[in-house]
Amino acid sequence: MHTPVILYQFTLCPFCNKIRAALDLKGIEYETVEVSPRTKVELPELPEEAPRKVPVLRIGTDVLYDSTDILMQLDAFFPNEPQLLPTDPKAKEAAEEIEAWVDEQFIKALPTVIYGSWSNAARAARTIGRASKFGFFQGMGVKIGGPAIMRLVAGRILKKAGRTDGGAWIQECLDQFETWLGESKFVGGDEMTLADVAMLGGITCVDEFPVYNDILSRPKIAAWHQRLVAMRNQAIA
Ligand SMILES: N[C@@H](CCC(=O)N[C@@H](CS)C(=O)NCC(=O)O)C(=O)O
Repeated sequence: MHTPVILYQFTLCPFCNKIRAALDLKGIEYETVEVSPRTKVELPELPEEAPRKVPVLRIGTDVLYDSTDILMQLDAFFPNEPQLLPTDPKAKEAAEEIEAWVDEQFIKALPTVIYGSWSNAARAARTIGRASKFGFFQGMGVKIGGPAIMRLVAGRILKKAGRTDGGAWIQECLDQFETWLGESKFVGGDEMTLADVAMLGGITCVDEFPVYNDILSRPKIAAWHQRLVAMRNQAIA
């Protein structure tokens, strides 16, 4: 019998998308529970020090939280290939650095473009409204109030990062990622690592938005993405 695996998530949360990418690539079967953003009542009991945030991953009776920590522990729970953490200490350190960069730069920059215009903010609100399982009225609330709040969030992130142009920030991130990729199959070399998983999660999260096409219009990134998607499709087949 399988150990039950449950991912507590918000559909549009990039950190949750990182975990879905990892579970899919490792071919692990799991259920998702959509968490209500305001009350988060669906979350299981968490360790005292854990923030009430998603993603939370329950594996049998173990409850893991924080997307980076979850990625770092998955190989221990599921030793099958692909390994997310390289065994070579130098390669491991490099993969962890890039994984942290994905959270700090790429994932932070994404909302500034997906919420950065009224039409995109409305599109995001529609997606959230549709994905929400909390009924029509709550969905409508997101649709009406959502875009304004999202615009505020986008502005705040840019200000905090000392930037004015979200689009330019994303392009810088993509330049950096391409430099790291070089001529390799994956960002850490010939083997996939948690750094690839994190970036794939971030990208998948925006697949309904125009920025997705911008990202995949870069041939090197598109080829890397295709490799991972093929691996994922094979793993979940
Ligand atoms: N560092 C955490 C960040 C998680 C996070 O910020 N999750 C957001 C959703 S994208 C959340 O749960 N926010 C709810 C809240 O802060 O109340 C991780 O990587 O898991």
